[in-house]
Amino acid sequence: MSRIHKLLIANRGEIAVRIARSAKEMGITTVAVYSEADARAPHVQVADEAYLIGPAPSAQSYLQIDRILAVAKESGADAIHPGYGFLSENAQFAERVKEAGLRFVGPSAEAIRVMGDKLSAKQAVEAFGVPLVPGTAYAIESVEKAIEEARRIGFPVMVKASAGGGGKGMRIVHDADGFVEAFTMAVSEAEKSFGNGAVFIEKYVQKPRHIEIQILADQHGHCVYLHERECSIQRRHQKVIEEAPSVVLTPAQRQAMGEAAVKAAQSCHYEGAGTVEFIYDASGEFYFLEMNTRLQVEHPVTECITGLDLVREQLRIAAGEPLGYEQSEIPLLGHALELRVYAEDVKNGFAPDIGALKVYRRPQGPGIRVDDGLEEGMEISIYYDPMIAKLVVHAPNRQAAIERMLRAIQDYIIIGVETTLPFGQFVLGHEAFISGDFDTHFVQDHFLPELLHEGQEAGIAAALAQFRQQQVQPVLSGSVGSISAWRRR
Ligand code: MV4
Repeated sequence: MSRIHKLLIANRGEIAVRIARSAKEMGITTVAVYSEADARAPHVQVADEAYLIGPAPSAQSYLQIDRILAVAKESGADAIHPGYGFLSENAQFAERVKEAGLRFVGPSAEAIRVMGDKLSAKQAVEAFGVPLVPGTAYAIESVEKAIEEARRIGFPVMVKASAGGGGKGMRIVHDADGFVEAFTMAVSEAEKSFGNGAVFIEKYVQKPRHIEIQILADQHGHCVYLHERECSIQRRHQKVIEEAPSVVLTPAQRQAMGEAAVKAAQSCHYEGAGTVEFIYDASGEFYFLEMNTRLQVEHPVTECITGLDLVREQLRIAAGEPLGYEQSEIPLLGHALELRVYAEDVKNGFAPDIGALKVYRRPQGPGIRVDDGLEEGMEISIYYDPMIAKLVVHAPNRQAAIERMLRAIQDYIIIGVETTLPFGQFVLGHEAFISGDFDTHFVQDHFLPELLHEGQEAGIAAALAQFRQQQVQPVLSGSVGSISAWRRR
């Protein structure tokens, strides 16, 4: 066990600010790196020291391993936190950090490598008894073999690239007729995009929910799950709203999924904070999809319901400290929602909108948290992700959380760029969302730009009116032990 004294944060924006805050609370000095586009960015201002690492394009700055390691050396940092995106799931980076004699705040390069490839991930977790979607856990070599397997599994099936991710390299095949073409295309696409033509097939799960489990694992073989996040509300593989807990899981299912996630972590000797993704089908079965070996964008909803600071836990684990708590001691308190606020023009097909934040006022009050990395007057850059902020609310139960989020959206004033705030308001006021009866096709099934209300005030009023008209109480998921009274209040 050895203390971290100085932490280099190899990221930008809200997550770099988020990491710096926890480090500061722990008495750790922080080092920011920044591109020419970010010289005055909040993540530079909150850090104790900051170093320019290159021009705006991330390939020339935030992805430059050598420059980041040079800054670590020059500044005397003894650990690097990669945040999410950029180098966070780059096994080579994790390796280089260790070779330089620094702590990597995350799992081993080997764990990143195993989980970074869908087939090796499936093989690893299968051996530990984690449920997989019916299909093949090996690369299919020939079309003939593929058809044979597809017939065995039963159509519709999905052809997936082992190296794919975020929805890339996937194809649905409904019958044997379309199979040869789809399979051949999938292989050649995978070769072109990922330099790896390995594909496998799985039964296509028709109306799945995306539910993921947050885990924490220390260096001493102890691993716990911090319950689930429901991430089914997404658009083109981009999550829009996340919540914890999920409305559908019973306490028994939560435990089963949590224990499966812990096994997945153990299968690759995981260390740090990680997320195991499952698909949950209409009959209540769940299957492993993949493991994300980083801190995720949506981690705040888990922080709300457990009271844990995930970045602090990551830094404690990286310093070799034991977790210090048992599974039964992890709370599940109330309900949390996160809305990702993007600079996008919803009416124009969610096109990225750039420009200056002319007016920027955050909502405030009990149970409201805004994680952002911009200030009023700053430009939304074309170079990076168009996410402006994560608006997070926490309340005793789901209904109160929805009402709180609608109020927070109303109080959030962003002028200068179009944002997804009105879209969030649409989702929160929709009966399918309120009742909990939704899946990953929610946006496709229910959203049309014409359904957005003109003007924020009118929209909120309409959403609240619709909310209050709901006859059925929203489903409340099971709760844990003695805090259930608080949840039901
Ligand atoms: C699936 C699936 C249905 N059946 N696999 C999409 C991204 C990648 N992580 C896996 N994905 C899916 N895999 C089988 N066998 C449906 C999806 C899927 C999806 C998964 C999670 C969240 C959103 C999604 C949106 C469309 C499709």
